[in-house]
Amino acid sequence: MISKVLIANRGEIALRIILACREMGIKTVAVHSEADRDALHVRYADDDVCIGPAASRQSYLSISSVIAAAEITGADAIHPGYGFLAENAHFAEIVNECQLTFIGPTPEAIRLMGDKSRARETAKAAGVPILPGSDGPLRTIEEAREVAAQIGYPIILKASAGGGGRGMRICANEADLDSAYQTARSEAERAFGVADVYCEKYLERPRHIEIQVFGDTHGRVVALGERECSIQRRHQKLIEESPSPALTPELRREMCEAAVKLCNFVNYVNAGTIEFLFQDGTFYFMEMNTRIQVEHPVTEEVTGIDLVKEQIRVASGERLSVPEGEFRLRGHAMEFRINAEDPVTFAPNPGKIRELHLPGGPGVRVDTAVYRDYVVPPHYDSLIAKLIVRGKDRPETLARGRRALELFIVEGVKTSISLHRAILDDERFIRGDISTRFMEEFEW
Ligand code: MV4
Repeated sequence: MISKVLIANRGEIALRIILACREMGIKTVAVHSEADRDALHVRYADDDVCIGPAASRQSYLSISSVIAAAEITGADAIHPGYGFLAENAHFAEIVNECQLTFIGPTPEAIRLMGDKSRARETAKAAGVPILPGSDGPLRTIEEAREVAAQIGYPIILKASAGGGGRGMRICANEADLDSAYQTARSEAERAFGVADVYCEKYLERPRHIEIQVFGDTHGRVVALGERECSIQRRHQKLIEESPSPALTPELRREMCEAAVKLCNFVNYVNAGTIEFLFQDGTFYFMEMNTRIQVEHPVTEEVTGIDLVKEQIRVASGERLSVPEGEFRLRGHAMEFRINAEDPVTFAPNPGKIRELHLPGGPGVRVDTAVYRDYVVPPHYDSLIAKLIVRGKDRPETLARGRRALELFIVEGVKTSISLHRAILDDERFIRGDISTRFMEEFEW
């Protein structure tokens, strides 16, 4: 059994993991950079170690520093959270080699799914629907031309090593293919050190719907319903909800079955997310994320399962605590990401939080690690809080979201609160008539 967990992360997710450990009677170790000395995760952990300067590369991304901190403090497990080292297969390997427990999937699963082109081939082999496209990475521009002609334009080129939209190019016709192929490759090479790109039929107005999955070391896999994540800007999600307004119970069952099929095919263990594109009643595998996600609370609120505790249990070799049989989702949940940024330009706006009031009341949860007089450092992600609301149905959830956002006060830094209030007044959003294009078309 795990008795002391080092959290290789910061911010709200570090705190979230500490809370889970507390409830389980597990000791915690915080690691932090020089810029995070006053961070809440440091204060609430049983032990803390400064692992380097503000720059992530020299602190939260420094594998040797994190491992050294675990050894010094006698931690027996490491939770990577999301971002930073969470999907670094090499890190997971080293953690395991050091006789520590990595609270997450195997290095093999991380490596496999980190290669988006191989992930796509694996989904295909598992019998999970994928979009028409190339078999593996494109080897030449001639092959790109052939595949594109066969599947028809528009097409999208994606970096195999990609994520976050980098190394991605949409191509409307054959005349644009040459330059799209070259720029996608050089962008991928620059960003990830691997130039490989693959090709897919491009969907014009898809929804992004993802399935939360969980596997244990006894061979059991469950799908815990979906999260609709179509409200994004520049590949940053803004609002997530469950259930998706677009899914029927039958489609949900089919997507959950597909997700479980893929997990079984690769013997997946711990928390994961299978991302699908959904358009015109059909879903297609897009990628798999091998981590706990920012938006995991949405699933927690509709399933009643504590996903972080479940991660720790599964990493200890215990069976999934989720009961056998068909999964029941109750009510509706929605998450609003609150960033310290200009709500119009989306430029980060770090600085001192001079006033702070967090909403509460029925159906309201706030996951955050900020406090009044806290200084949001400029070195990291601008997420400062997640407001999660739930209700018996979508209308009640929207009403609670509106009410909670009205009572949510942050002064000193600009935040996305006002943007969320505006989205909640949008007729199309209220109807659930959304796609990944929603924010492009949103005016306020
Ligand atoms: C797509 C697509 C349309 N068709 N693939 C964006 C991030 C990367 N993970 C994949 N992305 C997309 N892939 C095909 N075949 C549209 C997007 C996309 C998108 C997807 C989900 C949420 C927001 C998005 C915004 C722009 C593009």
